[in-house]
Amino acid sequence: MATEVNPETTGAERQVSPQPISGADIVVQTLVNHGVDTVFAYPGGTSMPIHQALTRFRDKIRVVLPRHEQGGGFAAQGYARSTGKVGVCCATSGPGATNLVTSIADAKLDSIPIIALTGQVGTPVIGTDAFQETPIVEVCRSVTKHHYLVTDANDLARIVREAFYVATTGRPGPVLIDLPKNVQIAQVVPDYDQPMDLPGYSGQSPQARPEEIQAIAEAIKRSRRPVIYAGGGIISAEAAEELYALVQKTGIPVAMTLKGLGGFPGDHPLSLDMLGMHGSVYSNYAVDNADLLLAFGVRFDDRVTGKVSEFVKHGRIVHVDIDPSEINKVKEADLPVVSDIKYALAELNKIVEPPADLEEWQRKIAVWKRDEPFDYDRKFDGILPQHAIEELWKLTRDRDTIIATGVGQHQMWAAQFYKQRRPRAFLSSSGLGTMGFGLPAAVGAKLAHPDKLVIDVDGDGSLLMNIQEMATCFCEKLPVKVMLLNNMHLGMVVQWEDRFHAANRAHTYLGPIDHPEAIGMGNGITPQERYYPDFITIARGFGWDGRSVSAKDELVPAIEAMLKATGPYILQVQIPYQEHVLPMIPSGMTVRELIKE
Ligand SMILES: Cc1ncc(C[n+]2csc(CCOP(=O)(O)OP(=O)(O)O)c2C)c(N)n1
Ligand SMILES: [Mg+2]
Repeated sequence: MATEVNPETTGAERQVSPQPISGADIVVQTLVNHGVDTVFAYPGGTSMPIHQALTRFRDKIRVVLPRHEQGGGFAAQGYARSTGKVGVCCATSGPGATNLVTSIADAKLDSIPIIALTGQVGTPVIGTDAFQETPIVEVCRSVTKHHYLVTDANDLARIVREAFYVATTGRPGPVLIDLPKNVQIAQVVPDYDQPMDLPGYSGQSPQARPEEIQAIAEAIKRSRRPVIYAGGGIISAEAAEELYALVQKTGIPVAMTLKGLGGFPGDHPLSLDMLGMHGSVYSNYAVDNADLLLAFGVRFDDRVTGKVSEFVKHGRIVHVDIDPSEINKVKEADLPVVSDIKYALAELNKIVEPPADLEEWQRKIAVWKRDEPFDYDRKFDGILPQHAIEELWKLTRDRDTIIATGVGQHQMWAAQFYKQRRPRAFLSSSGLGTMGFGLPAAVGAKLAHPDKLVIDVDGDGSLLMNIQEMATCFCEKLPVKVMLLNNMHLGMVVQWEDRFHAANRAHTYLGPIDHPEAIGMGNGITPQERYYPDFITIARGFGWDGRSVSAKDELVPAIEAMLKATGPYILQVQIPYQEHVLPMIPSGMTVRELIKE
């Protein structure tokens, strides 16, 4: 007799066994029941039972072996960010688990639904400093949305089910499940339909009340200089269509956060592109002059607001967010609304009317956009990073392309010059700003989207932090591309040294210390001098193909060659390090301190 199942709570096709099976098999079966098709997992002593169980589900789950657990965590994020589904990663106890911590913290700050499974030492020895024991739940307590240390195999099916529910409902986020080895080995009869037990957590998406929708519509109708400030919430909530419809109906311009890029088409005339510290001049002017800020799925990050008291000083603020703890956290809203943004926008679109006269405002913005676009020295004799990204965009904009990035200047230029048209196509560690994110995130995205072009636009410092994932790309047959903007420096820190520390170089040069550049006394590195390390040779060692380019007229053919390559491919673009990301509003300052050159 098969155990009764409730198809509503499980969804996928399922196997039910009245026989006892191992805890590890229950975990994997529950993953299958939730439609998991990929797990990024690096094995070790305490997670071996999970890996053994995974081999019994080869036809349902592909296991990808990253070359570092942090890479596995970021690959799970690349999978989750590009699909909206839960990304699953797995590591052994102790060092395996602590190697996952950064990717979990990263997922927490960017609200990405991942489930991290960790092996743990057996329950009888927990707390004894057993071999490879770390209290990973304690370590991760404040960087997860929820976490479990499972002590009874009978709880496994319920806990894994709860983990999916918690990770994906409300504001998404990472859930950690720590699995002692004896719990994985224990034989129990699975019950996949145990009711969830989540006291204090409903998971129901809050919905704006009709009078709140009405109040937003009235604020829009009355406004003369409205701006939409759209964040990652638009993407998490799959609300890009509703946002687009609102703009079509009202003509209100849209500024986006780094995480919100692609939530509204970047090449639309009403796109103000990114706002904030390295946002466009026009988005920051627009927000500063706004009489109404429509903050949708955002959290008023300091990289957006600068000096909070001056941000939208003269405008009213409507703040719609699914998470009540974001409301009035940083900036008080005149009209705070706790709601799923997709629902709120859909309701708003039913009744919204355009403001009486937006023409003057739109004209003003069009002039700002025309007069002060993102720009660079187009006459420069060599390749500037902005130029490289602009050409990449031109050559790939009509293809289904996913861009991942590292963290630093190259990330900001990618945000500025690659005009995203679609949600879930720009993968960037935003809140935590984690170097090393790009390549493994591209791995996860390529796995989820084998037919799409997946390109990691990376920096030399960032790429080196997870370069071992080149092996994952090669061995797992994932033809990811890397466009490496190599300036042989930690460019973003160099920029701050230049601006705020009299250009005193403090460990930001990435070559040998006997080079004058190490103490800031050089004139840059010419392509004739050896760029260090030799990324092309390293890539070849991993089975990749690649080339380097430094001459301006070779840039476009070199990008074309990268796009044509069938396997994993790195294009190293040798760029000067002296370039600064502009515009820039220095930390904690206002649009009045905006640096343009
Ligand atoms: C893990 C981590 N360590 C340190 C930093 C601080 N940091 C921010 S940007 C940056 C430089 C990044 O260098 P690179 O990847 O070469 O990019 P570039 O700025 O040169 O384009 C550093 C060190 C960080 N964000 N993440
Ligand atoms: Mg660099």
